[in-house]
Amino acid sequence: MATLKEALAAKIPGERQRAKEFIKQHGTNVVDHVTVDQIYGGMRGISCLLCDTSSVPAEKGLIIRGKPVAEVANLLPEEIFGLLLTGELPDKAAVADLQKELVKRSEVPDYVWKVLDAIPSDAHPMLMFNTAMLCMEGDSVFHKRYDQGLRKDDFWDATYEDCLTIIARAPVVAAGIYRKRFNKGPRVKEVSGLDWAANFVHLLGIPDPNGEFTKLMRLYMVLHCDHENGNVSAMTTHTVNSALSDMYYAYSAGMNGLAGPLHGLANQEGLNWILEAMKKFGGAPTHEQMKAHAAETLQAGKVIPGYGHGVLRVTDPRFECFYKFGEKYCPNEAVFKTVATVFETVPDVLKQIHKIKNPWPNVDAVSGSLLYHYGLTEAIYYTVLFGVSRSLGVSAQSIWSRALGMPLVRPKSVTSNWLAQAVEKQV
Ligand code: CMX
Repeated sequence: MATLKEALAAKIPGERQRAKEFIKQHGTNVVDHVTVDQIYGGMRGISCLLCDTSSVPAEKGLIIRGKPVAEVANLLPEEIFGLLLTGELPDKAAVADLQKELVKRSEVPDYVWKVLDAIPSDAHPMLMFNTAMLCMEGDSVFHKRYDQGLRKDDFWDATYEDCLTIIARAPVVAAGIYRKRFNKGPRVKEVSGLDWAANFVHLLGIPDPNGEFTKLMRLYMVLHCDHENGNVSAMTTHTVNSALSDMYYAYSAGMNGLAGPLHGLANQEGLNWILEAMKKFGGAPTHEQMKAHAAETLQAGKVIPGYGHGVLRVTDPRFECFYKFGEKYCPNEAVFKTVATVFETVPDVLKQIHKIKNPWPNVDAVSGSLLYHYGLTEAIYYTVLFGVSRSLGVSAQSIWSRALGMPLVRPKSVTSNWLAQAVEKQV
């Protein structure tokens, strides 16, 4: 049996060679161009980043190493991490070895809890999470080995070590924050023999008598793990890590981007928007009431959370996976029923507004309703769950960036005068 790290190490020389030869042969080939719209428009659609862990075609949604997400949604997050890293599903022994490794690294240093204690108790859980993850930077293997003269060929190895510790500790930190922030009592002690997501559920301390919440957590951790490199959290992690800031700096930076309402925080906003409608109409709204609620939101100049996407032009397959879960396990939950009503009405409302390129739901339109059903009702906490899951994808991406010796990210910016002159020259 090869461990995940051994399997990865075996793949790296071939991929390095392939990239080297490809650049040598095709380095000057043109694959895309840039328009003024794109420069003013968040660089939308410019193909200029490399990411092999996953891709997001506009008409299909998330594909992990060639596998549509719906095909792998029932696997363990640990298996998905292996897939992201090596392009192949790890065997049982490699998964067991990874799980053992994660347990070994999961102890969170005491000072982290002290730092959390010093943060105002009503602070946003994402601020707590990002601060806690960042403050463990002193444990970075990369940082230490770099100071001792680490060779570039070995950057990936030290990055791998940091990533595994981050993945191991993220759910422990996240659960500790949950218990503290929402006065749930002391932190729960770890028990042995649980997988990564089941352990997270255990540490949250939310009762799960029939194991359904654990099933949901595994699914949640798989669906949010990666979404190619162009999204704010992945690209930020990549950019920061490209300066050889270690993964504690890079992951925390990426998570700060995830904390924005147009990105990861949309899951918090999505549930709140639904609860607001239910409160306004005294229960699950009718289709007409939901249309009115949507129109009111738009008239107030706000976005409808959980709808639209920077890349996708169809219903997000991650939404569909969660939706199926809801239909199977909690079809009578009023909040889930309201998600269905939103799905049946809001796309038509959004289609009337021509500037909106994608009227369909993304993952954040539904996830909150399922968490709510199982007793995780604190919407303000939801982005932390997203962040724990995203540790898998940004880790796999960063390990490969270092393995391929990707340089410092440093695109060229231009002034508006330069742009005006460039356009004038073309007339
Ligand atoms: N409600 C209202 N207006 C919307 C909208 C929505 N759900 N989606 C897009 N629009 C608006 C945009 O705000 C933009 O308006 P302005 O030109 O006035 O600024 C216009 O439509 C064009 O936007 P777009 O090209 O269709 O979408 P973008 O690539 O600019 O933005 C996104 C994508 C996700 C930020 C946007 O759809 C949005 O704000 N959605 C709601 C928030 C959300 O669900 N975010 C989570 C995305 C998934 C994730 O990253 O986790």
